[in-house]
Amino acid sequence: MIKLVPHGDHRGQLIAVEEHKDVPFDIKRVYYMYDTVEGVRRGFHAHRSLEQILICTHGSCKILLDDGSEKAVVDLDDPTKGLYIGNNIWREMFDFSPDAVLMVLASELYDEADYIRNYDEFLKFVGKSNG
Ligand code: T46
Repeated sequence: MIKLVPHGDHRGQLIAVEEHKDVPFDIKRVYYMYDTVEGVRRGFHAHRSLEQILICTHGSCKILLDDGSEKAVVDLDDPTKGLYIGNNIWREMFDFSPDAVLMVLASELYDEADYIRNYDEFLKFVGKSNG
């Protein structure tokens, strides 16, 4: 988790996120999810090389992280929480509140070839497959 520092004053809050300061990579792409339908689970993939920071700028959601051996669930329920996800981590996003806005800062441009969308292929990729 990366703790982002709010610059609050009598007008409200402002958070700045800077590459190579708050984020350990060049930020090449920003995307965000909103109006997520209740009960929806998204993700279900890993990346071969992409690194990302997830910030739920409004509302809340949960992220399942899986390295092929261990699983962990992280609550993103505060805009000061940045979740770093390296490559080779299977991720699923769920439990979105109706007002959730999940913003993602990414180290590379969009490239479908970087996705591993099959769980067995993921286990092979991270060397955790029994098959
Ligand atoms: C990730 C998690 C956290 C684009 O055209 N450009 C983009 O930059 C992205 C991210 C997506 N798309 C298109 C591809 C699909 O047609 O938008 C559609 C939805 O993408 P996807 O189904 O991959 O969304 P999620 O929520 O499953 O995963 C996304 C990211 O794709 C992924 O890299 O780590 O959020």
